Amino acid sequence: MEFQTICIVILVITGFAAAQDNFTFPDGFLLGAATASYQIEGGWDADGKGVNIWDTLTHERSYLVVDRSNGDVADDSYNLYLEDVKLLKNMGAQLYRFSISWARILPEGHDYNVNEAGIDYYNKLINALLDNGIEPMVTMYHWDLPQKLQDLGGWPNRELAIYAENYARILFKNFGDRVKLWITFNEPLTFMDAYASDTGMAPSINTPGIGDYLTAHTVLIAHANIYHMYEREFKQQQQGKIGIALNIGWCEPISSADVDACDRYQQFLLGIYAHPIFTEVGDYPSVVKERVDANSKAEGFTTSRLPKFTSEEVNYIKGTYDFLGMNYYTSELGEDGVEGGIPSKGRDMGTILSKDPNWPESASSWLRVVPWGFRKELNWIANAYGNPPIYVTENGFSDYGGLNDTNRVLYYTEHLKEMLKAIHIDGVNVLGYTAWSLLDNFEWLRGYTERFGIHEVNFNDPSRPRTPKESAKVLTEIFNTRKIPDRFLD
Ligand code: GBH
Repeated sequence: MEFQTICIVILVITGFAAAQDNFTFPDGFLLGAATASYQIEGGWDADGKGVNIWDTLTHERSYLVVDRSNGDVADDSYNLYLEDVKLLKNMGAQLYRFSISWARILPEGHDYNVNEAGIDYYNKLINALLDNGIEPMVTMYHWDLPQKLQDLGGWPNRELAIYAENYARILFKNFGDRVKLWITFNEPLTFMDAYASDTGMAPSINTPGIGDYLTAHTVLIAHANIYHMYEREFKQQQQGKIGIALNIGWCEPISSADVDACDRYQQFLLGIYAHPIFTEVGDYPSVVKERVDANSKAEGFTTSRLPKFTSEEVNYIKGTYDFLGMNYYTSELGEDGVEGGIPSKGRDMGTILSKDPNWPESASSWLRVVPWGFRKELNWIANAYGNPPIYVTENGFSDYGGLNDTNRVLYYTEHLKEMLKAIHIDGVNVLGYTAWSLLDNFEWLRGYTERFGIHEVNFNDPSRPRTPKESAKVLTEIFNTRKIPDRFLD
């Protein structure tokens, strides 16, 4: 061979090897799957559990759920949790993200009455995970508020920041010796909207542009209360880490005139939570304060619909994190423009969102497949917040069911590739990833019609058998080889 040819061959081989390294998970990177209590547990009134807002919504306003179903039994994980652990073990998962049902621990929401059967249940689950070498990552709140706290007004009532702290203390006391990764809240952006419409999620209350901001305010104080209480009372001994799981997509401006509109999307939907916690200045983003204040005034409100933090509160909330949990599913096209009711968060934001018709569909109207948006959004977060440690706490795809879930396989391989580029090429600090979801489950207002599981669950069979889909098999291969298989690299 000529010298030049040899050089080219060497370049191609080393280039290919480097490209392959880029599709390998870093040492110590944790891979696994995620679920949430109301979506899988069932046992809605078992062994002293109290009623929560999803029990109430599905029982009393079942017309809000597309198939009028509920989580009374769901995947029956309250009884079948050992099956779930076995599925994780079989996959080679290192991390399991699950949530704790507040009303199963504190039936009335308050800490004067602790339900020991609830404590036992999560102890058994946590111990089974650890016995199988799987690290628990525990979400304290994934939307199932005790009904008794909703009766006091729910999240718009600022006292809930104290009640949430008292609930968290019970969790640290009982589980903190073994649980080292804690998430205070899952997707406050989503459950603030539960106070912005009476056709939305539980509690489904129609106070748009007001109750949603009050919810954000309480949640931020609650998060900081929990973080500081852990530091004071538990951290030295337990050495755990605390974060919050925020959902966000990428916003692609339709034209250069829409760049600001997409920046507002980031600030209104992510920054409203991330700016107070993850920046050095703290507080709500200035664009959020300015626009809500101005709209409130124009609408005739004497007081802004956006509550204000005192400077003490700003400092108290700032820096209350060990990591950022990111839930990424999809992206949007963004355009400058005002839509939505008066008042509303959407109108305050002033960004019109749409989907590119070329983006592949899923079973969920809101979810189009945009893997490159994942890498862009990871970079946006790293740039805005000083490259914090990130766990991708949710990422997944919906279909109508079936074991041969080719589109879900592609969704996972393409998104994992984009995440690995963000890690290896862009230097984003991602430490772990949990796929949504370990199981087909109760998909909130979509009932059992949209399936996100990597394991199929037969909801017609009382024993709720679980079967690995093709996606579970491919993820098993990825979890074990710790790289994207060559056949998915182009
Ligand atoms: C996550 O939310 C949740 O954390 C998880 O519990 C859920 O199962 C999973 O996603 C899949 O949905 O019905 O058109 O009004 C993702 C963010 C916010 C997406 C609310 C759906 C409602 C859209 N979700 N949104 S619509």
